[in-house]
Amino acid sequence: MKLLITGFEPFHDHPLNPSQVLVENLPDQHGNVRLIKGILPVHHIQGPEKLLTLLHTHQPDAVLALGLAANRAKISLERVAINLMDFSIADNAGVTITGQPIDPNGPTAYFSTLPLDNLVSALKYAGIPAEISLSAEAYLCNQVFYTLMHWVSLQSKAISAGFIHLPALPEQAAMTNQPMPPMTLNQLIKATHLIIDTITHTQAS
Ligand code: PCA
Repeated sequence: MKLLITGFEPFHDHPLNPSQVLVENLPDQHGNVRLIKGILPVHHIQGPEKLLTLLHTHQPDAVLALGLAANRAKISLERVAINLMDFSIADNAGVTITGQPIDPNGPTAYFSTLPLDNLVSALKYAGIPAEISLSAEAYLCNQVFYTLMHWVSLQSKAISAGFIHLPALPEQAAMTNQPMPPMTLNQLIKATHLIIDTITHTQAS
């Protein structure tokens, strides 16, 4: 089985992005799952373009797209991607966008095809704080999530795919006066292995 896992580069006032650090610290193989890794630009054109290139090139059987949500204390398994770009924090191209659809011809929303309930249970059982989230916001993570699920909807086979927001790393939390409940890299790595195991077991059953 081939699983594409993506993180994002740093953006805004975050000098590092835990999703990038995590992806770069994962092995290339987990059991019989081959991990294809990619880091996406926080750029409203290049981010989705790079994701689509990775999808077309590797034709993965499952996809995990990851990003930072610095104000969240738990691993957030996103349930829904919406057809909206609406952000006042500039992307890394310096662009802000208000009230634009991602795809003027696309549906209003797509649901994640990850086994969300099983994932939350597995993570909680392992002592890792996790929750299902009903909003991936309307910035780059949501845009990449929507682009991913649009691609999934066009495939002939069923693909487990979705977006997961991660808390900040302790190194980031230490450098700010803002409330930023962190999670360590070791916990994030442990969580990712559990997530991959749960996806493969759910697909097999
Ligand atoms: N988080 C941002 C974009 C990149 C990232 O890691 C978001 O939540 O949209």
